[in-house]
Amino acid sequence: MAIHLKSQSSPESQMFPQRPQFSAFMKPCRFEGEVNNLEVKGTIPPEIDGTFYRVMPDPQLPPRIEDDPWFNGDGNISTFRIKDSHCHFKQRYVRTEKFLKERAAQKALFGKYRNRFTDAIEFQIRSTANTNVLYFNGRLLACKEDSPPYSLDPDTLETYGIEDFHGQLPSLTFTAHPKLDQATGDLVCFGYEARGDGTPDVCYFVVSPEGVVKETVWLVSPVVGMIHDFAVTENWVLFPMIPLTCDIERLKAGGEHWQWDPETPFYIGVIPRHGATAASAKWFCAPNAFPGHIVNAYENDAGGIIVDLPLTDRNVFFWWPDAKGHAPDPRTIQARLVRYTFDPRSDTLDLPEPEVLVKEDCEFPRIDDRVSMKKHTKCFFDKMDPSLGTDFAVVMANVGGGHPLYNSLGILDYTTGAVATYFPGATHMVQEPVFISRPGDAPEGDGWLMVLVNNYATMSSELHIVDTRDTSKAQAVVYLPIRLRAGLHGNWVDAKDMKPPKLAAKE
Ligand code: V55
Ligand code: FE
Repeated sequence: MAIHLKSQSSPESQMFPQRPQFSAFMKPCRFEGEVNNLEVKGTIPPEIDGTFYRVMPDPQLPPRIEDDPWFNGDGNISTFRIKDSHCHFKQRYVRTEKFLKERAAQKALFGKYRNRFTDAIEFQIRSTANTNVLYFNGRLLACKEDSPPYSLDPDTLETYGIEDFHGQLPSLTFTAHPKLDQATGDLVCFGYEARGDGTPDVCYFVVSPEGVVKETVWLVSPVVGMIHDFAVTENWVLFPMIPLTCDIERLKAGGEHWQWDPETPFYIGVIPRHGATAASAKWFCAPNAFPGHIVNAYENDAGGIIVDLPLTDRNVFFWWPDAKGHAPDPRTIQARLVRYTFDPRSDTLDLPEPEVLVKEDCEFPRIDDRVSMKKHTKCFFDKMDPSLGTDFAVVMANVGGGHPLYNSLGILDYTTGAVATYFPGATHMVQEPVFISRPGDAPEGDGWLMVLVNNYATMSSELHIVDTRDTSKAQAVVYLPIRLRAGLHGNWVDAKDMKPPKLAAKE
């Protein structure tokens, strides 16, 4: 299989390829710096004091691969510091090994997504650090699921280097979706392909609040599939696997890391949270489907597991087709929010049919993190509802491509089943929201949603702040003078929760 190098431009070109994922709103942003006192319409609630961190894949240089996917860009971290109703913006790339070596060479050296056999030089760590940024033990962790995290200064965004947890990181890889246990402060983690590219090994481990690895369990998965997000309850850990599979021989031949496999079921691996061994793993199965991001999971009174997630009946990552080269038309890809309820002690490994919670196309679910791993009664998410009045002519002319589109936020209230909608405007699409709880002992879900919004009329970005008690309008709209392309994940960190590292961390 030939490596697909640039066709429209030479490998030395200083132009990005003329492809949707590098065009219009998706043209790489590449800005580093700060803009203080952004323009604000309305009033940012004065009670809000903290920082919103988010990351986007944002290639600093034209890629070696003409059709390089959105997911392979360099991690560029945006921060919005909110205090006294003012908003200050800062953005800086993670100084990954890839970023530094390519900056020095003034050209791309990195090959295909998760295929080291296509690189121009050898890299020790292939992380792009482009998928999630979270605050842990006084540091920011910039994560990509194929590598260890990078550690950054939460204030200056200076990159300290690879975070290996005092040399104890047991796995070669680290998920972009670790879960913080609110009661203990433990960071519950895993890596897959944990012994290297194409290995079926999954490594479950727990990092203490001081950054020390407490517990490690090695498992073997039934196929080498993508385990992007996972779920944790009080007593169980769940590994939902996307039926995209990896084959090391394909990698060696210069092929794609992932291939969609319509014959592979949707597996959920389950282990006890404490005291598990490789032998305690059970791989539950459902018919082939694409599991999206986890809302949350918890246990019911009967000891059953409840897990909520968006589920799609086809390959959401359409840029990685099946063995025959088939992929769905992106316009036909729609997730529904579903709930699986099952007994983890059951000997029957077939999962029951899930209950449908939301029929509209939705993704990027979030909860009030204070109820993480316990029963949640609210869920916040991105959704696409074409009836809300989006001006699709303006949006589609300027969107570029290679990423999904959501025109509104939803809030599902599980007690009534009702979904409240926030619609940011006719020429706007939303990125992933974060929830900020009202200060004090506010009830679950009482506070604000903060969401980065793409405005395709102005071709610039906006931050919308919406009170969860009234989603009919934004409390405040913050205007950026620049365009931030589609990102993945981010988190809100309250100023009161920012503390120096507990054990001397890497400087
Ligand atoms: C995802 C994103 C990634 C990735 C694997 O959203 C999965 C899912 C931005 O990179 O490498
Ligand atoms: Fe994700």
